[in-house]
Amino acid sequence: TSGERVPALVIGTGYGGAVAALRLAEAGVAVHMVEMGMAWDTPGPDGKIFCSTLAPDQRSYWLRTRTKAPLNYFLGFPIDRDIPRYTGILDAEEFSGITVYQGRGVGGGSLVNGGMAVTPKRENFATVLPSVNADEMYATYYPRANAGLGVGLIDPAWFDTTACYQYSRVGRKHAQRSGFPFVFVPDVYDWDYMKREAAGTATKSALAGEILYGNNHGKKSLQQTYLARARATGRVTISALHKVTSVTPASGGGYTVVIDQLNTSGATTATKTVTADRVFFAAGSVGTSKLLVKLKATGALPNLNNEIGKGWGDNGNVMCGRANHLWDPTGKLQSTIPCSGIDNWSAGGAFAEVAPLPTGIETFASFYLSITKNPNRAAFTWNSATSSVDLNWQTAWKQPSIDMAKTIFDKINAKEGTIYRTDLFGIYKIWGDHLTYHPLGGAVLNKATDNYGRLTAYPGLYVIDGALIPGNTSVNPFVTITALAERNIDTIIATDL
Ligand code: FAE
Repeated sequence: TSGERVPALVIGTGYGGAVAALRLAEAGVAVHMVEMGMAWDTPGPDGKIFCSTLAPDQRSYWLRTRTKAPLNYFLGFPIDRDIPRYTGILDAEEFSGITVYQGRGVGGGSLVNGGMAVTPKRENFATVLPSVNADEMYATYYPRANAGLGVGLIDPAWFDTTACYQYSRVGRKHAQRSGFPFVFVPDVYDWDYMKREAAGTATKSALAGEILYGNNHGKKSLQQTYLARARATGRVTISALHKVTSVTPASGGGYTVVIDQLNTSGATTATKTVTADRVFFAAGSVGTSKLLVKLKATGALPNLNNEIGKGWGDNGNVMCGRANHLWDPTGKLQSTIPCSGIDNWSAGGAFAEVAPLPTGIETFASFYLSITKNPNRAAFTWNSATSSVDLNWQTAWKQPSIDMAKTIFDKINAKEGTIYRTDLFGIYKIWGDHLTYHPLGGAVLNKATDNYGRLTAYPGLYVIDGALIPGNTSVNPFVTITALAERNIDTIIATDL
């Protein structure tokens, strides 16, 4: 409620925010979390909380009148369709050179993502987070994050036989025939539940095309893990459909936080002001960066340093498909949860996940999301003419990612005598180079903040999400975001409270 005073306010309910809330609450601190998206705890008229990728409705997209599917063409035909404008779960946020996909709702990205829960190889960690002690991370914080998130691995024997991973087995065969290491990728999806889906004894989710717009079953999102534990302390409250617009020092100490309450059309129905002793920015790389850049430029937090907004990267995301021969069908039943990848990071700068194309028909296509060592970094800046935040990423900056992904797929195509699909991202377009699922950076650790996420010009203000990570994690990012948040909140609780 307006006028209230809270000891700790957390902006956003994704990985960073959920870790902060749980650990502060366990330390005895009352925490209020503010989330611009919906609560996603109530079924719609069809009895389901989330809609499927095969039949997207208003629940699918954040304030759009037409879907914007990451894979927007099939066999040359656009697959997007009109939907009512609504505070849906997936935001396809458009900047000039890139579309950044993000989750909106209580649970942040954990609601929409594929659950791939990958710890970077230790040898790559120094380039991921150069100022962080790797020994501590690998002895304490990565294990803590993996346990807290409920990470597990597919049963390799089941993998070898189940119809729903035929596409991954084709991916394995092609990788191995070209001499690339093939690896299983851990996930927070409940693998035993998926076995029951395949056996027909549980309601299907991964095997019913659910992903991107939420999973009604099986996936351990933050709602089931960190946030459930945070709420169980009795010290954490969450306001959904509330968006933070300003944070500024309060005259009597602490910070004045201005919050818009939204309706499901996205309109502001009330504006509230609360005072918080401490504020944790956990709005995600884009959300935190946009807030901090605006607050610095407009005079709300003028003393933030000049690193604010810088060091943003796309984790080198690039997608492509390959057309297989008729003797290599990938299966008409495909689990939406990827479970494997091709690791050519050290030799070629690319880690390619074998991704599903869950269309319900045989496509003879192999589809991949590559994470690459793209060196380009962009910056967020305040645009006073439009009163909004710009990002200067350029589409051409994806070329290094394409070159790195080609170190894998040119070789596989040559070996198999196959070609790239040209019908998935437009007409005659091979590379999905227009998007990222993995925004990282904008308030980089030990640059925009100190080495624990403190915004030192303003005691009591912290960054604790993907904005801290300088643009690349070498694998999917959320385990690293979670582990870094665990590390930082440990020190913050021990020394600042
Ligand atoms: P995030 O989870 O984005 O949470 C930020 C929250 O803050 C969101 O709920 C926002 O709605 C909210 N927010 C933003 N601005 C405001 C504001 N002004 N006021 C109030 N609330 C606000 O941040 N990563 C993996 O590791 N494995 C995967 O398999 C994977 N698949 C993905 C698939 C998709 C389609 C997408 C979009 C992402 C995927 N990711 C994956 C990325 C992962 O979800 C992402 O890195 C994390 O969610 C980022 O965590 P943060 O805590 O930084």
